[in-house]
Amino acid sequence: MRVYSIPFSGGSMGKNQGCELGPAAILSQASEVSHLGKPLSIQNQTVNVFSSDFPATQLSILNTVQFPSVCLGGDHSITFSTFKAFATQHPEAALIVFDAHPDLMQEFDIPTHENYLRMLIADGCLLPERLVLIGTRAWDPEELRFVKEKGIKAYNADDVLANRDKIIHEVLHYVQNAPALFLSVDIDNLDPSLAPATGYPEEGGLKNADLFAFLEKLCALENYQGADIVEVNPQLDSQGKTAKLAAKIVGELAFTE
Ligand SMILES: [Mn+2]
Repeated sequence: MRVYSIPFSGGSMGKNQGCELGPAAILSQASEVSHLGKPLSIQNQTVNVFSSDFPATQLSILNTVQFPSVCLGGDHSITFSTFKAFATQHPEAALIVFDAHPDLMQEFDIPTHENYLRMLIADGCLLPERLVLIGTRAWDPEELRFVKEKGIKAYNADDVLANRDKIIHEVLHYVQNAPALFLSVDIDNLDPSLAPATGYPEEGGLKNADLFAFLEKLCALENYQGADIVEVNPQLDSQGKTAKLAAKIVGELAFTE
């Protein structure tokens, strides 16, 4: 399976410094992981990044990443480029984001891990009706207003904890006819008791079993063609617990050759 390491934390505005070490930490755990009962076989390529130069990093990601593949971040701003690369290869693609945060703040000049989704929509490569947020629980009023205005589907962590299987069914129905599907997993969608090593932990998150129940169904869809996993910070991961869990998620996101 093709895996791209994207060791970039420049979009976290200094707030998740250390997550550029995420790809190496996740890959170091990958030998323990299996996919559909087989050991995971990984062809890893590291994408050139430039720590304070977002446009150069964006161009590098766009020119390097091919699908189907899984990208390892890095902060969530990399999804501006990984999904843009995906949507260039698969127009009108759907995007499902597992994240405590909606990442829909006002646009700035550059995509950051707080606004990259808003910028993807402004850029025209993500249609609001092709976006689904899962596990959200830390809303800014501006983000709530924007989601309502654009009719974006969002399932808060509370809803998922109460009605998981019904929501999985709804989401599958909603995305299965899109031309292609990309999954973006911010590790902070999970409860901090399970995945503590991240820049913006939020209480009340999904349990491992909830996330894996979604991934098992979504990754079996024929249009599933790409994914990323972001915001794992090895500097906060004293026992490597979060990287190990992230590696297990990569095993779930893996593609069969
Ligand atoms: Mn987040």
